[in-house]
Amino acid sequence: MRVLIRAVSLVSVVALALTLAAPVFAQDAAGGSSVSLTLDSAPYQALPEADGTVRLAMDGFQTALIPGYPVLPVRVVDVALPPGTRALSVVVQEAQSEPLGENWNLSRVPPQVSDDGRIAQLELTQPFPDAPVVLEGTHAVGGVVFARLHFFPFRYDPRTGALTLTRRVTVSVRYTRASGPALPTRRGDWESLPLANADQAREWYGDGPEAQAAQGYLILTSATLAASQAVQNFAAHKASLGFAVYIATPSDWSGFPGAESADKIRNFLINRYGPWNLRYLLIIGSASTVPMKTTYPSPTDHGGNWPTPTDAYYADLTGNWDADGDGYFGERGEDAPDFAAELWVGRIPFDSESVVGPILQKTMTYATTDGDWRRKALLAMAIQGYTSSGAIQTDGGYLGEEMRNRYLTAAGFTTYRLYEENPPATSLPHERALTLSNMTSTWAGGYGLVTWWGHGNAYGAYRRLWNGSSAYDTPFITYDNLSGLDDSKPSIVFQNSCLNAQVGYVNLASELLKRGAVATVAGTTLTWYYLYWDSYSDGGNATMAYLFGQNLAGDRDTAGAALADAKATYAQSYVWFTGDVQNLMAMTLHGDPSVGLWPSGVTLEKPLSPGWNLISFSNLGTAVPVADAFASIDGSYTQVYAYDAQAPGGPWLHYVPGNPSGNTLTMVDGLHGYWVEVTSACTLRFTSTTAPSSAASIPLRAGWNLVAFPRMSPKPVGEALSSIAAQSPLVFAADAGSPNGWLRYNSAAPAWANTLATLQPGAGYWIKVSADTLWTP
Ligand SMILES: [Ca+2]
Ligand SMILES: [Ca+2]
Ligand SMILES: [Ca+2]
Repeated sequence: MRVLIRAVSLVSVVALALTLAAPVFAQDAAGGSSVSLTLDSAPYQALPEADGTVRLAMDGFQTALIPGYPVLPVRVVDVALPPGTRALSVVVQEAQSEPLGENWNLSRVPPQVSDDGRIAQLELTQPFPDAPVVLEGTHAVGGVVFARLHFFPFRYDPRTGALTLTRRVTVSVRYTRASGPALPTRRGDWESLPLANADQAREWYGDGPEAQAAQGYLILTSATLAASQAVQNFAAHKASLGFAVYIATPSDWSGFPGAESADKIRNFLINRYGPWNLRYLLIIGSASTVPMKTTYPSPTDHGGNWPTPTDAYYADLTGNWDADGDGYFGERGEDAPDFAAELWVGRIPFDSESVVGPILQKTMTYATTDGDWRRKALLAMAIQGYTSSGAIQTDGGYLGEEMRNRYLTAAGFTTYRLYEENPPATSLPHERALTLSNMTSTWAGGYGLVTWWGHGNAYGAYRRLWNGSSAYDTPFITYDNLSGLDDSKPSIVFQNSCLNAQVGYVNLASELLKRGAVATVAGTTLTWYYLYWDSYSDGGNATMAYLFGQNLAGDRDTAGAALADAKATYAQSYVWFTGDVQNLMAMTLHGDPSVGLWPSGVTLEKPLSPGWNLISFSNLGTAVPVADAFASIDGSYTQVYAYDAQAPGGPWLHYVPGNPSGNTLTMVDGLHGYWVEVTSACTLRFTSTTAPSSAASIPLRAGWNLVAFPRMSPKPVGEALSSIAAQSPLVFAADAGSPNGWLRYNSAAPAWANTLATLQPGAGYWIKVSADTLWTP
C-alpha cells in the first residue's frame, strides 16, 4: 500500500489545454463523409485515497460512472453533423500515447442500487477502453443532428495495473445519409447544445432569431374531456397567453401507422411537429386513455422490475426507439432512444372532468399570479442506507446541501431543510428533523419548490432508519397525509424516490396533483442511486433531481423544459449503466409542462405619450402577432416600425392595424425594439406566459441595431453592456424630456459626456457595435 502511494505522487504531467481543431471535411473511400477533430488531454492528478487506492482526476473531465469499474476520466464530446445524416463510426487517425507504468491500484466507482435490492457492481477484467475515442451514438433536436463521442485519455489493464495516457488523438467521425424524413430545423435549436464545432453547426443550420409562429401547445385527451368546459376554458387561457393551442383526440391519431396506440400517437406528433410549431405537450387522461410507452432498459432481461412505462417516448421524436427491431423498445445499447427532446411533456393522469377541472383551474391561477413563497425551497432528505455496522452509507442531505449551496441561495431562494436526526443522525446543517409531522406542517406554509430523496412506493416516500441492529423504513409523506397542504400555494415537486407515480395505482404523484402540487416529477417504476452520493457530479437519480431544480430555480425554466433539459444533461454525462436508462424512462412529469416558479403571465406596463414611442417587450420569450402585443392600446395607435439591417426588402418593417395584406411586420418578439405612434396618452399593458430566460441574449450586427432590453429589472448601462465592451457599444434611448429627445451612452466617452445611466424594462434602444456579436445584458 505504501509503495503504491509513493508511485503516484506525480501530479500535473500534461500541460496541454483541451482544444478542438476546426473540423475538416473529407470524402472517404466508402463515399460517405466525415468530420475530423483533435482532442487533447489536460493536466491530471493521481489523488491518494484513505483506502490506499488512487483516484484519477483530469481538469475539465468527468468520471465514467460505470459501477464497480476503476475511476477513469472521460470527456463527452458532441459533434454536429450535416442535416439528414447519422454517424457510422469513429476512426482514430493518429494518437500520441505514453505508458505510465504498472501496478496502479485505482479507486472504484461505487455500486448503483435500487429499492428492490438490485445492486449493479461490474468487474473489469480486460483492458479498457478498446479505443481512446468511442462513438456513443447519434442524437438530434428537430433537424439538428449530432454525434456523441466518449474520449478516454487513460486506458487501464486490470491484469497488470498498467495505465496508458493518450495525450492527443485525432479522429474522424464517419457519417452517412439517414433514412427517413428528418424533422424541420428551428433556428435556436442548436445554440443550446454543447457542440464542439459550433461554427460548423452555424454554417449548416443557420442562427437565430427569426420571426416565427406562436409556440404550439398541444393537448392530447379523450373526446369527452376535449369537449368539456374545463378543457375548453384551459385551452382559451393558454391561447390568451400567446400559445397556438391544439386539442387532439384518439380519432386524430388512430389513422397513423403503429403497432399500438403509443406508436400511432408518436407518429401523429412527428407529423404535426413542424406544421403546428409544437413545443409543449399536455396529456390529459390516465395511461389507459392515452397510453404511456412501455420500455425495456435492460436488453438481456425484459422481465422483473425492468419494464418501464414512460412519456419520454413523446418528448423525443427523432430517436429510433427499437433500432434492433425486436419489439422491445428503449433497450440500452441495442436501441437508440434520444433524450435530446423536441417536446416538453406533462400529464394530468385523470379521466373525469370533476378531477381534471380543479387541477386546470389551479394551474391557470398559478400561471398568472405570483408570491414570495414561490422562491422558497423545502428540502426533505432521508438517509438512504447504512453499512452493516450501522454507519451512514448514503445521506440524502447532501442533495439538499448541493442544491442550496450551488444555486438556490444564489438564485434568491430561501431554503428549509428537513434531515435525519434519528441516530446515527446526519452531520449536515439543517433546520428541523425529517418526520411525517414536520414534513406536513412545514410544507403547509407554502413552498415553490419541494425536493425530497427517500425510498418509495406508490403510497409514500420513506426514511430509512437504524434500530441498532438493522434498518427499517417509515414514511415522511404519503397520500393519506396531504389534506393539510395549502392548495392555494401549490408546489413544483421532484419526488426522488421509487414508484411514486406507479402506473395503474392510486399513487402519491397523482394525489399530489390534486392537492399540494401544480406539477411534480416522479418515477413510474424503480429508480437507481449511487452509494455514497455526496456531489451533484456523482450521477444517479439524485443528480437528475439536482439538475431539475437548477433548471427550474437557476435558469427559470418551465417544469417541462426543466425536466427535458435535466434529462438531456443526464443523458449526455451520466448514462453509464442500464439503471441510468431506467431513471430516464421512469421520471415523468405530472401537471402542465408550461408552469414555472416565476409566473408565466408576467405583465409589462408602459405609459406612452402622444406621438412616437420607442418600446420593447422585455417580458416576451416567444414571438406573438403584432395585433396581440398591442391589443391593450387598440384604437389609440396608428402604426409600428421595427428595424432589421439584414431584412431583404430594406431595414424598416412596418405594421398598420387593420391592414393585414400590406404589412411587412407581422410578429413582435422580446429581442427587438419597436417604434409605435399613438394618438393620445395611454398605457401599453402586455401579459406574457413566455418570459425570457434570465440569461436571454440578443445577436447584434455590426452597425446599428434596434433592440429590446430583455430583462424585467433595470440595470446600470455599463454593467448591462459588459458582455459587448470589446465591440465599443454606442447606445441611444428616446427621451422626450431631453433637449434633443435622446439620452446617449458612448462606452468610449468620459462619464460626464454620457446622459443615459440605466437600461429599463419596456424601453427600446438603438445600439451601434463595431462587429457582429452576442449581447447578454
Ligand atoms: Ca434487443
Ligand atoms: Ca429493441
Ligand atoms: Ca430528439
